[in-house]
Amino acid sequence: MECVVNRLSCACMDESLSDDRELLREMLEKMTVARKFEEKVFELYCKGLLHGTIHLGIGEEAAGVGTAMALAPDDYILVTHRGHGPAIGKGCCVNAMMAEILGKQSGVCCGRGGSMHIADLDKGILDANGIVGANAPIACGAALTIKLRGIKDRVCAAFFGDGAANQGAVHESMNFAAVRGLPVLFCLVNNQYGVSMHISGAMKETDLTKRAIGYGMKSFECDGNDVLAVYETTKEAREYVLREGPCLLVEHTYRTSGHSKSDRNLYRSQEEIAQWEAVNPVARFSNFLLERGLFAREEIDGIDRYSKDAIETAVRLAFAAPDPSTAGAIDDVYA
Ligand SMILES: Cc1ncc(C[n+]2csc(CCOP(=O)(O)OP(=O)(O)O)c2C)c(N)n1
Ligand SMILES: [Mg+2]
Repeated sequence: MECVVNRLSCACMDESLSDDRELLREMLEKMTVARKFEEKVFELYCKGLLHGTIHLGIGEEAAGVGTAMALAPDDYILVTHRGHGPAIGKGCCVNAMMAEILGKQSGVCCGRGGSMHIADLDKGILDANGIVGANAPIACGAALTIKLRGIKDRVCAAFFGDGAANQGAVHESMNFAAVRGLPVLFCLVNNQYGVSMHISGAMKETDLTKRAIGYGMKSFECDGNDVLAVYETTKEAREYVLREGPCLLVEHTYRTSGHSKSDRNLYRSQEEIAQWEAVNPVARFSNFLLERGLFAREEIDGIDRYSKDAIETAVRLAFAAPDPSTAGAIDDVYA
């Protein structure tokens, strides 16, 4: 199978961003934190300490973090079942996320949502949603509200996968958003699989940017394993949304982790996984920073240590936190 990243021109590491060391540091830090967060979640799951299911986006950190960081603080995002990376990118506190996944009262949703329902309204994270494709219509609702309230400088980004791209709700949403000129950024994270189904088995036309044409929308495309390419393309797409209306942004990436908690990888080869591991976004960005002399080895190692400590602290705080009380079990239940 062709590696899509090789097909795209590597916008990797635009010179203009090289001066902004704080931005580069934040990108690497958030991607590293996202990676270590998910590795820890997997470890806790394997030890039987975490209940329910989990979907890890190991290998997809640049797509989630790069896009979330390119948005404005007041912008909204809606993430999928594989939403830890974008949530961290948008600034959600990892202590509250870890506590949420462990079902604790100190969780970002008081321990009631778990991995697939991390919402943090203060950070503009309206919801994480395990129903494939369900983000898109919710994003239209949020964007309609933005428009009706006359807010000119806010967009709502809906993350969804290549599998979700075939859902009716996504097509209806793209049509509705286009017709009504809503500020929606349709953010398609193409990791090339829906569970075990490769996109070539799920759709005849695998160039997902073409989905925009039928709805009169513009599309953007980037190497989703290159955090700077993701960041810059998202900025461009966001400006377009504010100026012209909704658009589609396709980010090509790959999850080297399994689909869900258990995955024997019988649908893909070890060679394929290794090929993508070689362009994994965290190591790739670290190497870039080193090779260009932008960061010293000690600084990169420091970010790694800081991220590891941050996750250890999150776990320690979460285990020390109280469980939600049964007395409050139906608080905040609206239906
Ligand atoms: C409406 C609906 N159908 C099926 C499922 C089961 N399911 C969970 S994840 C998934 C694959 C989604 O693939 P994609 O949209 O590419 O996202 P990815 O898992 O690759 O991040 C499926 C079919 C679901 N959760 N919701
Ligand atoms: Mg997918």
